[in-house]
Amino acid sequence: MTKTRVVCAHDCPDMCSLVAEVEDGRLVRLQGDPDEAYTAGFACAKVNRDMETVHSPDRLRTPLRRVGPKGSGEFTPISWDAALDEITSRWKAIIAESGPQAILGYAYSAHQGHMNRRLVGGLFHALGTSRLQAGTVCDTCCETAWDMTCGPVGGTDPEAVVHSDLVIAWGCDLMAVNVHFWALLEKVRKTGVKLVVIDPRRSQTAARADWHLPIRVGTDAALACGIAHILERDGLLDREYVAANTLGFERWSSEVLPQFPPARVAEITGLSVEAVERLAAMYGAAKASLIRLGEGMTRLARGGQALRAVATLPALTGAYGREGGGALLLAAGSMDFQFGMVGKPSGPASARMVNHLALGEALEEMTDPPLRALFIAANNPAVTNPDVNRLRRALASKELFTVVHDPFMTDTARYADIVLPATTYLETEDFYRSYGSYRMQYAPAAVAPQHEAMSNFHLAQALGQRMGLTDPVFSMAPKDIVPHFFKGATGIIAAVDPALVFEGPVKVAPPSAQEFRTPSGRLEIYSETLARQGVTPMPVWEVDPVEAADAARWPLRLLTAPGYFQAHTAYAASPFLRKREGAPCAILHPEEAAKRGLADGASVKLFNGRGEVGLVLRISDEVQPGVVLVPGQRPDGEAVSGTVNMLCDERRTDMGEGACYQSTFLDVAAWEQAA
Ligand SMILES: Nc1nc2c(c(=O)[nH]1)N[C@H]1C(S)=C(S)[C@@H](COP(=O)(O)OP(=O)(O)OC[C@H]3O[C@@H](n4cnc5c(=O)[nH]c(N)nc54)[C@H](O)[C@@H]3O)O[C@H]1N2
Ligand SMILES: Nc1nc2c(c(=O)[nH]1)N[C@H]1C(S)=C(S)[C@@H](COP(=O)(O)OP(=O)(O)OC[C@H]3O[C@@H](n4cnc5c(=O)[nH]c(N)nc54)[C@H](O)[C@@H]3O)O[C@H]1N2
Ligand code: SF4
Ligand SMILES: [Mo]
Repeated sequence: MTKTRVVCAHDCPDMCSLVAEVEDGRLVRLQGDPDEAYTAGFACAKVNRDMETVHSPDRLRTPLRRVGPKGSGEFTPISWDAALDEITSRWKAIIAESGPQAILGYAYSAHQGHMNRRLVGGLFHALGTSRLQAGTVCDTCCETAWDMTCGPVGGTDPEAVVHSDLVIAWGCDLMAVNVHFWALLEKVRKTGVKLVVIDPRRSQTAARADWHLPIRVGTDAALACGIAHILERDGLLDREYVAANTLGFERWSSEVLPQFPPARVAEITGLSVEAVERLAAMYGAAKASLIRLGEGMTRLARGGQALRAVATLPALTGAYGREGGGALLLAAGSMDFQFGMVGKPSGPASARMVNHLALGEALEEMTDPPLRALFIAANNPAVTNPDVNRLRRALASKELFTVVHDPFMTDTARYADIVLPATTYLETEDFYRSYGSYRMQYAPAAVAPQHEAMSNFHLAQALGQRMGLTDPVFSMAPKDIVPHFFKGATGIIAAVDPALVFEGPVKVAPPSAQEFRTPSGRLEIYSETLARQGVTPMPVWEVDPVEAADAARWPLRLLTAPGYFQAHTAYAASPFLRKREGAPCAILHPEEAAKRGLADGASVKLFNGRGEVGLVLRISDEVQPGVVLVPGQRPDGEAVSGTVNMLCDERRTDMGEGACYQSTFLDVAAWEQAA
């Protein structure tokens, strides 16, 4: 039996250090590395089962060529040489006829290692193809809103929570997505520190909080403006901090905050006036309050305003200036690694951009040249993108040459012309830096590639070489690339000796007072950058007219949240985890179920103008009336019928052009009526 120290590469803010135990070439056990303080010796319930994914009987074994209609999943095995020859000869012909921008590389975050994640993008960057505006399905809205407020810089170190005197999980289900922060927080709470959760549903985190405020979906900006209103009214502002570190407070205070007295805030948010007052008083009294910002509140039309409003609060009390105080959305911004060698090895300075969430639109509508070839890796957009009906229609086009690289035959891979078997992260080596904490580590592979699987990194190298690319990164060993990430790096990683990351996890820490990297060097309540883009420059809550029109037409709003035992479709291969998560479901408040005569456990259809999906109904007061909660995004085959994103459209958020899953309005009825 061998033990190898590795790193979890799943898309998760914790980035655990793990110990993999291997016997006769098989992974038998994965555990949290006891020698890394934040991981603290435990992996989450999902990754404890990653052996099932690595050694799943459903793994793709060889490259495949399509023999049936697109979407049918009928393929025949071919050799790697034949697959790579076919791909590169098709690409070369398309480039000769239509130019490189007729090709799109579409790779995302299922492997968080910086070589496996970035080199696929680097390949297409060097080829000068159309480029992916990646992450609009996920975090570009919240990230842009944060950047417009605080600048491209990380937030509070989660490990500094030991110095916090109040913690607010704002639209973040810590027990699902941030279990190691949760574990640390549990210890801190034993010392009397209170946890407040602001979330439309009683998540597992909310159920264990000292106080849960079940806010109405999409109204966080109003609550934050209301808190600011009360802090000012009651003399709870840290005026010195505000004067020295923020821009635009006076204007906000005279033009925006007067619109948010407690009574109006209560009306908008569905909370009581007492709750709004009490929250503001608590927040005003705390010195080192920490807000853990979730992405959930930003996955709707005015999501950027919500995040900006909430991220402004710690400046008002001066919490940003104190150890343990402030806010944490993401940490990555403060670790200035130089990833350009991998992500942008060569290629034109600019190229046509394709919004990640709007792949269907791009495939159907882009001209001059139209997209003729698509390469998808580490992403399952036929389930996880909004408006997947449109996307699938576009993927079914005979004109489009599609390659999908994945360990499994996903709903997306079914539409490919060529499917390539990918390794899982445990079969790869890579360099990791966390996006939710301040840590980094290099990890070797725990087991050899299964069957004929190839890693993202090696596939990108093989394709790059066949396409005639000569950038060094297409022939270098991963270990030799790592030191380049540190070359010219500034800030908190400048002092790190790259050799250390090969020995184990390395921890760095941001300065204890929040840095602001905005144009003004201050927290920008007023953002000139947004004003120039025609976006409301000060945080505010406003009615969104499109949402209002849809809400008048449909009685329910979609609430979406991460699954506890599934993350998107990344763990769909584990029978144990599928069972723990349960059948794909929709959750309705008892009143809404009663109105429709629906019983717990019944099959129901969720429908609106865009589509219809069949799920199992669960009735629970964990959600408020007026919403339907659909946890996770699950493959069609697991559900009664279809997948939730058939109901969502490709609309973009106010900032960062992100996905508006929660700006979806719909109704629920008995499934029989569908027939
Ligand atoms: N177990 C698990 N872990 C995961 C994932 C997963 O799917 N499952 N996904 C991974 C990925 S890719 C990402 S990007 C991160 C995602 O992490 P985040 O998106 O940050 O997830 P949460 O923070 O839990 O945010 C969702 C929470 O926001 C709440 N919410 C929804 N709308 C609103 C609103 O309008 N206001 C407020 N206040 N709250 C709202 C939801 O009820 C839910 O509890 O997690 C990663 N980790
Ligand atoms: N309704 C709704 N939709 C959402 C969200 C929501 O909150 N609500 N959340 C959104 C968010 S935050 C995100 S990040 C997206 C996630 O959407 P996706 O990126 O599509 O996430 P997954 O479904 O996990 O798909 C990852 C795929 O990568 C494969 N894979 C795993 N490891 C590797 C590898 O090393 N190499 C290769 N080539 N493939 C690999 C897996 O088998 C899987 O098929 O979904 C978004 N969709
Ligand atoms: S908590 Fe996150 S980083 Fe840690 S093992 Fe689980 S998925 Fe991986
Ligand atoms: Mo995400």
